[in-house]
Amino acid sequence: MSRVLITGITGQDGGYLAERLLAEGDEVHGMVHSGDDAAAGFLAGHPGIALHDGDLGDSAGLSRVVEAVGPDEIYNLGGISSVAFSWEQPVLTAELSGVAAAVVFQSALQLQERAGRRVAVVQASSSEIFGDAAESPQDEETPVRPVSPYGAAKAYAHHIAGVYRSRGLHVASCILFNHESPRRPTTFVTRKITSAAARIGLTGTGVLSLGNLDARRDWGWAPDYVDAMVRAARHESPDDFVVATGTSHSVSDFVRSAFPRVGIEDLPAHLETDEAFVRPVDAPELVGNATKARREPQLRPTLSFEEIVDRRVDHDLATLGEGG
Ligand code: GDR
Repeated sequence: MSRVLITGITGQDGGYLAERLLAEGDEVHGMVHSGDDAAAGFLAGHPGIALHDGDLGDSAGLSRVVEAVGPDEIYNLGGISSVAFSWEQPVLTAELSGVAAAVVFQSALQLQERAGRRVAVVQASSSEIFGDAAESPQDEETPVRPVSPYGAAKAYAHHIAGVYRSRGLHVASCILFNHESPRRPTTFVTRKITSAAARIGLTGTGVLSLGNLDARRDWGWAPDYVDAMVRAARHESPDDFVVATGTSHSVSDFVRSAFPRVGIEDLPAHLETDEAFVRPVDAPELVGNATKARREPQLRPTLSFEEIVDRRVDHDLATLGEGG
């Protein structure tokens, strides 16, 4: 049994991770900030998890949580997760998604030295660090070249993970490409599309407004990515791992797969583009080469692109059908 601390426990990945570790008999602790409305509901739905007040922007408080919990493993999943939002709050993004990682690593190293036992850390890195990527697909050696405040913050965290690894901390940086589930909020494009498809499919009316339809992303299934992070934490040697499916689709491909699922074939009648959703800079294509993660922590994608789209649309249809 491991004692585990998760930052960002109320997010999509945090929830899947906590459920998985609890089911395996681990002792699960999560850090939540006092303004997190999701915390109370999360605790009610996940009895057995210990939540601790803390804020990624408060370095001293964050260190105290690490010290008080004394974990064997830390999963640093917290921070700003929306690339679009990072353009509105670049400094906050740098603090929560960048600098906070250094605090986590420093606190973990101090704990490791004090306790005289290994403290393993997983940094949830992101394909956004590759930005306007120098090559396609991207792997662990692809130059880091972010084009968004979010990508730049995650790039710092990724680099400082390497620095602490060289100081003897077991830090795995999992470079996660887009990963989806019904738990995604509609601020992300896949959920925006599937929830609109369900609504338009049920009512026969409505228009979906999107930004860049040509952006190509590598969309995987979130529980598979959580599995990869656990394997990376427990792998004998800490390293960088690209976690991806290896296949990219455009935003319009996603729309073209989702709408027919609800019987809508006339896409132009229900789709428009709106400049408000176009980002100042958007990476044209991010697609990962996960050969290394498949070989070592043994990542295996369990769902195809089509299965992911179908499951998501079906979930949103069922939710709307129940009056949700
Ligand atoms: P992303 O996810 O920025 O890749 O970050 P998102 O779903 O927001 O965007 C994916 C692509 O879709 C384009 N797009 C739109 N995006 C949104 N949100 N809304 C729209 O209306 C829209 N129209 C087109 C975007 O421009 C983009 O190209 C996710 C997050 O989970 C990050 O935390 C994570 O690190 C990366 O994936 C990998």
